[in-house]
Amino acid sequence: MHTLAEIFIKHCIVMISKKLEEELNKQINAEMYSAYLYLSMSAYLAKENLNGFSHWMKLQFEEEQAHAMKFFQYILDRGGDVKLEKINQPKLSWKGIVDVFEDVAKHEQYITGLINDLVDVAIQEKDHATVAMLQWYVSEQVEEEATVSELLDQLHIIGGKGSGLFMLDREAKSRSLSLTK
Ligand code: OFO
Repeated sequence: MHTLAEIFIKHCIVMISKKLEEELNKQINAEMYSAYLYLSMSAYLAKENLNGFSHWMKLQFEEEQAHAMKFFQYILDRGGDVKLEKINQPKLSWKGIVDVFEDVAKHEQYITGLINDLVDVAIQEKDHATVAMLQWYVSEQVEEEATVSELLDQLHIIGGKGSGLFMLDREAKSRSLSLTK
């Protein structure tokens, strides 16, 4: 038995396959976990008196939530069901700023892998709309990985401490949010 809204959607748009719906829902969870991880890093960095980097991580948290919401809206736009799952607890503490950014770099590489896998599923399902939607994330990941790798290089150069760290923290404070990317 279908509701009127379901019948309307079914006849007006090409609905997403169950397989893709499931994978996109998993990605909402992965993006929300990313947000949570960066919020945890933000708290840790504030405790370390690195307020610029703490601010940087808070913006990262907001960006990740926006990434999750893009998937959320896309599933709905394609007549699918959003299924929110439990978000795992992130790590709470690190060995210092270099350790934090090494984790960010690893995490973003992991997310890039997930996005690439999603593209593979969309191609298998011959869902060209989803392939096109995912291109935004493919480019976003290239940008994120490049930004993090540059920051990590700079942190390695200054040895993660001293006046170099003071300067980098001040720079990190000037970051602003660009959710339209
Ligand atoms: Fe940090 O990336 Fe989302 O997608």
